[in-house]
Amino acid sequence: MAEYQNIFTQVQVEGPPDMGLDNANNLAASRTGAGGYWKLLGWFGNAQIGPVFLGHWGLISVISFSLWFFLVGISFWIQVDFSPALFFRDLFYLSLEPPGPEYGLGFAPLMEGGLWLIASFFLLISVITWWIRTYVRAEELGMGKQVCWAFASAIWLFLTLGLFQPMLMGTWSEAVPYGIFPHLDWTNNFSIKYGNLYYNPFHALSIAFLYGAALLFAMHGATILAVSRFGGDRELEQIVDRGTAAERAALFWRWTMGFNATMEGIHRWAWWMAVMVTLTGGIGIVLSGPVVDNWYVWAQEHNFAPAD
Ligand code: 07D
Repeated sequence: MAEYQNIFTQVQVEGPPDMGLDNANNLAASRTGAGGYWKLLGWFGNAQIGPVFLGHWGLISVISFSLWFFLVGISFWIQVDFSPALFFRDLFYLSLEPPGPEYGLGFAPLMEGGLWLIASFFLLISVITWWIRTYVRAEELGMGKQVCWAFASAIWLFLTLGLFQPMLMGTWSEAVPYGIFPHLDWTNNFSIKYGNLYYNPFHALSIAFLYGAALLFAMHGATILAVSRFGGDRELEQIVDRGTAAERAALFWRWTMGFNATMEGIHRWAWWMAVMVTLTGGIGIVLSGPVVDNWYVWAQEHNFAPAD
């Protein structure tokens, strides 16, 4: 008997590309491209690619992101004196750094951090307008705003790193540089500067949520795949009309670990688990410096690091 399989046997049906909704908001006018099909994409997700809804928020976001990218790139080229060989050799080491501490929160000469400030301004505009885009798209499609608020949580961490913590410390020099290895070095230095981030309880919480989110998603993905032969991949249908797939999935977890999520609840667990990663992380960052200058000493004072 032919049985439904879900690995590599998906039939890719091709009709005219689905253009989505057309309504009073004139959505069609802001869509770019006619849409097409790509078999490779179909192996991983939906085979259709495009059209994309650009709209004015999308346009502002793409332009400002490009300006940020261009400014970072041009500073790299200036640093290697426009030598392609040096550019590619040093690409992973090149960096656009924020101004030094002597400039505080003031402006700085272009090649001493000024460019970083201008580039950061455009990155900020780009991230904020992309968030507005997620909100407006959801609104016009009649959706809930779960994606926007989850993205807002990530933006919160991004803002604590590049804006809030530096402002609270009174200097842009605290902020993250734009470079591949340099931003990793910055991460390491930030940890050392504030007495080892492992002892920052919010960093610990953030890690627990990060690992938790990964584990939960793996468990959920695996469970749904495991019951897809009973229609379990039609998840939403199984929420309102619980079938044998939902029953088996629930029983599996109740029998192995004693309790189980519901078909709807698992998505709420996942949302919170992921959102808490960056929510707690951002708290950990704004506290580092403005409130606690050495997490190891702080941990000793609170009796969870050994006293010297
Ligand atoms: C960074 C913010 C949202 C991003 C947005 C995107 C663009 C531009 C550009 C594509 C990810 C906007 C930007 C669109 C993109 C292009 C071209 C989200 C971000 C909106 N840590 N650590 C965390 C672990 C250590 C340190 C989080 C583990 C050391 C610092 C996480 C370990 C040191 C910071 C985590 C470990 C250290 C963190 C990040 C182990 C030195 C943070 C969560 C096993 C290396 C951040 C409170 C996240 C944070 C953070 C994990 C070790 C330093 C849970 C597993 C001890 C300075 N660490 N870490 O989702 O929140 O990031 O800290 O050792 O700032 Mg850590």
